[in-house]
Amino acid sequence: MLEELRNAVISGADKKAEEFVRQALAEGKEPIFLMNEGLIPAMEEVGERFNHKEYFVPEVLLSARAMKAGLALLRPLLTEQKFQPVGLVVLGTVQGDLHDIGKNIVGMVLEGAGFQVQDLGADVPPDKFVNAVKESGAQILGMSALLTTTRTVMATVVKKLKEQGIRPGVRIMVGGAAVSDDYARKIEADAFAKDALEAVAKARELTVRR
Ligand code: B12
Repeated sequence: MLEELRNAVISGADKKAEEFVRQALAEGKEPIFLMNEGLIPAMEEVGERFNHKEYFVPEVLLSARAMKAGLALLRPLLTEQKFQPVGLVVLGTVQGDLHDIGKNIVGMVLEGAGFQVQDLGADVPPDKFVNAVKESGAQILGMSALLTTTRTVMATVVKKLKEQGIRPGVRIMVGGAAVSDDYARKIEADAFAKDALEAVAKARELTVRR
């Protein structure tokens, strides 16, 4: 079953991916298990193939579509809010960057862990992040960047938050393939997380430390 789900994503078969997720849920499989053991490893394999030039952008787009079809079924199950929100997170992928799969997963898992998430989408200009934080009073700002050419936008956002005096009131968490612990420190963000589960742990820590 998992193997079939992974293959559906890897081969970009969105209808099949949807069908396998539906079937697995009906058999009682946990949504988080299907995401962590099925969809994410499949997308990692797609990334490997892209790196080795076995896949090109069109194949990756098909896989991304299949991944999204599966995630769409898991989203309502992963984000059920049972309690008062733990905190508000403003989340988005930075300007110039259209990669949103990882950011969407982080959003879903944060929601599942009790956070309220305001998702600004992808290709988000610095001022939009700054205004959203200002207007919502969010405790955490989460930014995603997958391209080394776009991660610098994160530094711009930090700078603007400082200039406007908002920086002390918000904790900044960054992630995505172009970012690291070192980079987070360099731009004076408060935390880096390598995946969605670590993002939840760091978000909890940052909310407590405020
Ligand atoms: C899918 C994909 C695409 C898709 C995106 C579809 C979509 N809607 O997202 C498409 C085909 C559109 C695409 C386009 C491009 N891509 Co692309 N793409 C990828 C690929 C293969 C997988 C990314 C992915 O979804 N991974 C799966 C998810 C689950 O993982 P993730 O994103 O890393 O997210 C996890 C963590 O990073 C973390 N995380 C993510 N965000 C956040 C945020 C916060 C706050 C936190 C705490 C954590 C966190 O948690 C997530 C869940 O575990 C990567 C390869 C790779 N190794 O990453 C290349 C890659 C990112 N792309 C790359 C490139 C070059 C491009 C293009 C420029 C290609 C081109 N020539 O057109 C364009 C740029 C378009 C643009 N302006 O953004 C390069 C970037 C190189 C670099 N260092 O800059 C990569 C690394 C491939 C490579 N090795 O060359 N791409």
